[in-house]
Amino acid sequence: MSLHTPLVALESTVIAHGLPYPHNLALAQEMEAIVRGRGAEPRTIAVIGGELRAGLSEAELLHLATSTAVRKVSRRDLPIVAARRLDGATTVAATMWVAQRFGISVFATGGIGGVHRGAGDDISADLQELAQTPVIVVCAGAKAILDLPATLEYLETQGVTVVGYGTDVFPAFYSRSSGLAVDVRCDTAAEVAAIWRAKQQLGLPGGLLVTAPIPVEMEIPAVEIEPAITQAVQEAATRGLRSAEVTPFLLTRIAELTGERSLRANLALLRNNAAIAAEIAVAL
Ligand code: PSU
Ligand code: MN
Repeated sequence: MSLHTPLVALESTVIAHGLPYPHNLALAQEMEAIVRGRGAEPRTIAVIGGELRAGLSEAELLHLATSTAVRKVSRRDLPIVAARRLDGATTVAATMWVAQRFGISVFATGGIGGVHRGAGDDISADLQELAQTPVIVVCAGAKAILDLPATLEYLETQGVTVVGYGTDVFPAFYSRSSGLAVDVRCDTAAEVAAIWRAKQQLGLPGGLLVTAPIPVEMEIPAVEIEPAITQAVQEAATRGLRSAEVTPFLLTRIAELTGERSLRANLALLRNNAAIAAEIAVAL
């Protein structure tokens, strides 16, 4: 690997808490292979025995994919797992922060966290991280478990530029469109790279959110997903879930309620995002 090999960070919460075994392990390996196939080097990010890591062995990936002792680690959890030498799977927020420490500026994930539906007091640390940490995050938008208009308003307030990759509208994870406009459309990796360079030259802090819609043949119309979302959100409220428990619960319930098709859609958009992130890393 030369000094200038383009690097792409990958997160690990999706492996440990977002997808069932063995699909999670296969997907983690596939995303790494897709990045390599596009001329970049993957760096899956996690915390192992309290150590921040960018790049994992096969055994470490297997551990994240199978162990129930892996903590979900967002920004606020980093000092805890470091001090106590624990294993942790990093969310978008924590992955961005670790990526930046390792000098990696492009990161592929599935969906970001956001403003949850309802009272509005549950706002993912992912959004603040995008405002603070200089990493390009490639995702398929955010799941409609969230309040998507409120999530975009929050990003605007925080000064985060939202790019639509080959689209004018913010994608809603399983669906290609939320009906909400993005700030700018880019059709090539070079266009994304130009916006990133302009941001750096202007001295603006924080990241860039690049949203790519799920491949059209894998899309699940919003009307088909919405009943499962409504049910899962109600169940989370009934159980009185708080804080970091909410998102994993909603993801698991929606996967259970919608079955094989949503799993396949989830895997397809993750692969797509890995390919786009690699192209952006190469363009930079
Ligand atoms: N949304 C998904 N899949 C995921 C996540 C979100 O569709 O795996 C994970 C990501 O790691 C994201 C985290 O950063 O959940 C957000 O958790 P919270 O809402 O607790 O910040
Ligand atoms: Mn939360």
